[in-house]
Amino acid sequence: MQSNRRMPSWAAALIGLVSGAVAVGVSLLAAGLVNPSAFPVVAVGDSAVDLTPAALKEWAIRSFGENDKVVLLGGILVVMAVIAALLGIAAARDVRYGLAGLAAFGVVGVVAVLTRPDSGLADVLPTVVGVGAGMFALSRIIRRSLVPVEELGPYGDRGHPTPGGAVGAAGAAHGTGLWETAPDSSPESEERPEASVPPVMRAGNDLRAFDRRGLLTGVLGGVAAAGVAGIAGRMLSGRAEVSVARSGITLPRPAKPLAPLPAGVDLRLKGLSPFVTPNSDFYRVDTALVVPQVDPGSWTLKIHGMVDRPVELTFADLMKRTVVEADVTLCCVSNEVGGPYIGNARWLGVSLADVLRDAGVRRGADMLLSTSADGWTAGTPVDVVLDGRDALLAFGMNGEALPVDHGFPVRQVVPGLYGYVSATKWVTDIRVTRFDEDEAYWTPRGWSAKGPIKTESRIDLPRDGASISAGRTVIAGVAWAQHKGVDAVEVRVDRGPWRQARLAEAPTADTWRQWVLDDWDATPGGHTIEVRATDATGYTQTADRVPVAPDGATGWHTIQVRVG
Ligand SMILES: Nc1nc2c(c(=O)[nH]1)N[C@H]1C(S)=C(S)[C@@H](COP(=O)(O)O)O[C@H]1N2
Ligand SMILES: [Mo]
Repeated sequence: MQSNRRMPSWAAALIGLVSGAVAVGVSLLAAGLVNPSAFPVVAVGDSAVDLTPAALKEWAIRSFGENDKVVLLGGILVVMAVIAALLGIAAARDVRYGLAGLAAFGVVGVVAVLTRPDSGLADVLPTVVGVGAGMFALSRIIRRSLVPVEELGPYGDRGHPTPGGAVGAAGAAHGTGLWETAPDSSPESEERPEASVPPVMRAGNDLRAFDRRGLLTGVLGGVAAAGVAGIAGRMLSGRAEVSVARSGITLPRPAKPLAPLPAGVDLRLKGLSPFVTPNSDFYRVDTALVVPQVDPGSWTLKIHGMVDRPVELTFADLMKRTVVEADVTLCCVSNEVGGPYIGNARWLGVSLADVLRDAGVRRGADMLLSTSADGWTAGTPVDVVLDGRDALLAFGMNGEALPVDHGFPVRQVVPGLYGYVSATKWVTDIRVTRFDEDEAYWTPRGWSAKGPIKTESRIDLPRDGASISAGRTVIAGVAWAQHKGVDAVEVRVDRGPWRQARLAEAPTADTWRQWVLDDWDATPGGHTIEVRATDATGYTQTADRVPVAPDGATGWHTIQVRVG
């Protein structure tokens, strides 16, 4: 007879959960000490992101927007919790099943960690230490929750599990329910002399009975350990250090400071996107589950490949170069027509073209394969970067050091190209190569190798679906055609004639442009409003709707409003 059967399943599942929590907490602590991105849960999540079919990833971005990472991590944690509970149930039958299951978990974690780019052997430590701690907790709490039957009196070995996993006869006879007060005879598990356990019991074939008090103390101990380790781990994860380093940075002055933005760039309408997007409102798109924490003191950028003189720059080297300022509107290829993944900032950095000229780009090279600290890559056409536009290695954004979420300490910014082919955040490496020899992150996932930004426009005011009152109504929004420039914006209501909107100023062709039509006389009923822009090449936005993949959406932003 297998004694341990008497542990009810809920208790066994709880022990599994707590042991899993100990494993996660301790590995987080170890990752905090070794390397935050070696936290196995995140490594597994990152691998999941990379292995997810593009279609599913797009669906996730569409459905969850910028919360997609939270949803993914939450999903991973739920799956882990279910597995941990099942391992607990297995462990109650025989601890070795549970230990083997945890070990298998560890193997998955180690594989995920080691297959991350730039991982080292030391990065397996958090997984190994965490799984070890989880195993320890599991066997320990199981043992605490099962007392040898001879300590229970004459009925201790007669119990059988009751349906639904309630406490068996032995436990009931023992009288140590969790909520019972002062059972005089219950042995505290700490006081139980290990010596009283005959060796045969350690083999797992002894008669033991479920003890709620032992479960309670074991579970509380496990939860406390997991919590303390987890919190310490988070604090250690380098967030603090990098943000201190960031706030200690004094940005250099640009060689030729840009004039302050003229007042005419911003119509200052409530509900209309401001010309300069505040850093805190700037959209964020990347594959990083945990934002890379890159210390500017040890950051370097290597430029190599098809060059005459490979270059390696430190952050100090970069700050000593000629500093450039530029207003550039960044946009994501995944932005649906009318979508939010666009923002405009004043960037500070050095000319990427200058740095490339120092390295000496060889003939035949047509691609810059840039890599971030977390292994993501973008492929940017060399001719675009060298054509005189403000392609930057940027370290400043709207007057402050680059926010960590937006690529601290250094990112690329290339006017006119979607972010996925140009805007590498946390950039550490640029290989000069060829499109027919190399491929960037999103290319094998169904996105075009090259991604010039398509001319587009968006209605911000009124909001789609809004109920407004009749009478004179302002229609306003933004339009963009980076590096070409927006020449005209037209609006029409209920498929009537197109009317010219008034354009706000734009400092260069590299930014978006606000527009407004302020004399629409809204009559009661439902109305459809459409917008289209024409860029400086004379191209007017097509009405044809194409999806974001493979190279950016097209179509006119169309909204419906109700006039009451
Ligand atoms: N390291 C890294 N850089 C990245 C990405 C990424 O996934 N990883 N995504 C790119 C994409 S798709 C876009 S649209 C821009 C977004 O920049 P932002 O988050 O600062 O707005 O960053 C680009 N740079
Ligand atoms: Mo993007």
